[in-house]
Amino acid sequence: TIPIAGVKGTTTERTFIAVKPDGVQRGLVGEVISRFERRGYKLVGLKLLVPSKALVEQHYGDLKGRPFFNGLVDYMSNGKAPVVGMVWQGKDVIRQGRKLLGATNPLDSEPGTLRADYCTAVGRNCFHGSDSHEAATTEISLWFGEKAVFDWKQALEPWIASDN
Ligand code: IDP
Ligand code: MG
Repeated sequence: TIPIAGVKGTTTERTFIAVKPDGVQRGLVGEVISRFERRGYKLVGLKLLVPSKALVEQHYGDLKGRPFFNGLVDYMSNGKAPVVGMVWQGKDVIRQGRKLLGATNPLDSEPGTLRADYCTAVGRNCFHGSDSHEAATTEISLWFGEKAVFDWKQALEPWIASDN
């Protein structure tokens, strides 16, 4: 069996993508799924949940101490809307996923990216994506766990993922 975030640089690479509560409120779940699907990526994990404060604090552990940290944790976990978590698999999906989302601050995001197309505030940037293979490993373990990720054979894979 492969590692939980797949093997970096191969077609089994995996990333954790989430639609945050503002994105769910704004009806952007389908849009995110659509953009990753049409790129040719494979959905191998999907769940809707209100994360606990503890989960969000762990997820954003590297931001602890920042002035916006408490507000960020509250907005993610207060239950006014759920989070939709996804695991996507495919070649270079971690870096490409970040590109599909766009820069953290939507005012710096390139047009055509999700954040530029739908957001104007860094505190309401609607989406999350793992920023490295190490982060993907931590985040998929935290939000899903080994048993909640379901690999399946994508019939189109030879048409999408071949280099020759
Ligand atoms: P990322 O989501 O693009 O990886 P990070 O720097 O890891 O960006 O920050 C995580 C999240 O924290 C951002 O997506 C955003 O929701 C929030 N955040 C980051 N910087 C700020 C800020 O200056 N004000 C408010 N929220 C922020
Ligand atoms: Mg980050």
